[in-house]
Amino acid sequence: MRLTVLTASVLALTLGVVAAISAEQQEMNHQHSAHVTEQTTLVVKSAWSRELPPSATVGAAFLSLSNHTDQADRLLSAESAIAEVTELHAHEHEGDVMRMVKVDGIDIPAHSDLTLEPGGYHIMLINLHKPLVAGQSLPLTLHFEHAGQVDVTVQIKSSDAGTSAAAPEMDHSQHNRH
Ligand SMILES: [Cu+2]
Repeated sequence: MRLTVLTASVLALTLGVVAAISAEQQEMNHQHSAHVTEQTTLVVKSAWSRELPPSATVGAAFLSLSNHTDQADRLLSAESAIAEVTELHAHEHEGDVMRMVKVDGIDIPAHSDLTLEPGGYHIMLINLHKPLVAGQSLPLTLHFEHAGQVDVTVQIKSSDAGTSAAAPEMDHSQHNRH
């Protein structure tokens, strides 16, 4: 009997949560349809950053973009409460040297995927207000030409979690000269 009551209350709780989520989604969908004419959307996934020593002042965020819409979109800018300045960066080869360059935007063609990853496009977090600690997360707001504002949570991974594809320490040292 006690078990039944417990089950019933758990079920009620679950249903309450589901109802809250679907109401929120409806609200979001409604807002979305107000300025996006396509039925499908641009999806941001797997946002991550790498842990850094507490003394580091510059970090980078990476993520995957999937444009399911019929029109090309463009990432115009980003901002985060954790950093004073947030820039969109690319890497370019200069002879044997790879260096970072600031870009005005990152294009995502219609019906295509684009991954921001070490050694490629990334979002530079400059003058960090807090250290990047593995296991924690940081907020990031993206601004797209068509999809508008998208808020994401960036998971901070440990540096030994297979995230060291490029040589970020070398890259980031260039920022310290500013
Ligand atoms: Cu950079």
